[in-house]
Amino acid sequence: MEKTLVLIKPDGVERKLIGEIISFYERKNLNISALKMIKANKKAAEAHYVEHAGRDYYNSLIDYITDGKIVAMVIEGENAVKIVRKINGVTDPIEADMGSIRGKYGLSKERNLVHASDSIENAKREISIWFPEI
Ligand code: FUP
Repeated sequence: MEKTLVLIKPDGVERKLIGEIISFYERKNLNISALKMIKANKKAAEAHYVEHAGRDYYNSLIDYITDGKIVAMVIEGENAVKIVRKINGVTDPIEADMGSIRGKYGLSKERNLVHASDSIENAKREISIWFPEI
């Protein structure tokens, strides 16, 4: 079964939206096959966002993701990568569909509650960062 990596970012945890966010995935009949709450270290955050290195928002992105607790999940199901991206909505909550997590609850491009892998290849890479034990 296809796997993807989801992070509930610090704003989602602080705003007490963990249960609400997980429900979006479960109600679509996706399986949560691994889950943990952690405080991300800088090394993991930098590995995760390696494609964004050098962007003007990069340092603040790393500071933000390492600032509070996050929830990391492996989600499984048919077409899990694409479906979870759709459930999350596009990066900017202003543009995101109102039925998506970001459209419904997101506040800004940086504080947009969730991350999900954008390809099967990146899902494998990101799962190995956050779940090296799997
Ligand atoms: P997404 O795949 O929708 O999570 O978005 P991107 O990969 O484009 O961006 C990853 C993260 O970088 C965003 F969630 C937040 C941060 N970002 C900004 O802070 N500002 C931007 O203009 C673009 C991205």
